[in-house]
Amino acid sequence: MVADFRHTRFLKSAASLGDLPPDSGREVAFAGRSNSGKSSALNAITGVKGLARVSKTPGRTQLLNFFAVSEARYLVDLPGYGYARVPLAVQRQWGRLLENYFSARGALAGLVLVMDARHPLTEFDSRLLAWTAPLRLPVLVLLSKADKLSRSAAVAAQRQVVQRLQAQAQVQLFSALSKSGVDAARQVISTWLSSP
Ligand SMILES: Nc1nc2c(ncn2[C@@H]2O[C@H](COP(=O)(O)OP(=O)(O)OP(=O)(O)O)[C@@H](O)[C@H]2O)c(=O)[nH]1
Ligand SMILES: [Mg+2]
Repeated sequence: MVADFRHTRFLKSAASLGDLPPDSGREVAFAGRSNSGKSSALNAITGVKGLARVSKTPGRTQLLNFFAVSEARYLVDLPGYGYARVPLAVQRQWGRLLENYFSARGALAGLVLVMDARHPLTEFDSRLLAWTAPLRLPVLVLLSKADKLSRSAAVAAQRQVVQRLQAQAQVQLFSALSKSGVDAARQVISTWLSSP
């Protein structure tokens, strides 16, 4: 059954791992390059307008933002990476935070990796996939902003990513604007959030 996301509400922001909600439920994390469309994807998938803050200024989401779908079922908007104007030391700190979160978080049931369909698989996307591969965490790649590509270019981008990632991830064309791929993403996330 597809979860009802319409009552999703903001729960809390965490600046460090010590600040996370209890590691007892199930959660799905949204990661990706800064400005790739993570917050927009969260809003489109839940159908709750203005839930996660969308910004024209890359690097806006610097905290782990927790949203409660229902009791102990969370969606987590992770800080974006790879924005060149963020100082290297700060970028390294984000990298450590994300790596520690992925390896330590028992509640983590799946990862949504958002990539701009026009330039997928950046170096940092690959690094993130390398961290998560040993965890056997299911991964859904959303190729975002698909509305900015022609249908044939979008399909070509999807084929390229599928070829690179093989069985490591499901790959879905997505647009928060046209809502394409939204239902498919809901299905996958619902499965991950439902109890075993
Ligand atoms: N055309 C189009 N624009 C989009 C889409 N999704 C996001 N955008 C735009 O891309 C920009 C960044 O979107 P965000 O959702 O804030 O991206 P983010 O990954 O959360 O960014 P950070 O929080 O900075 O890491 C905004 O200007 C959005 O309006 C989409 O599907 N289509
Ligand atoms: Mg964001």
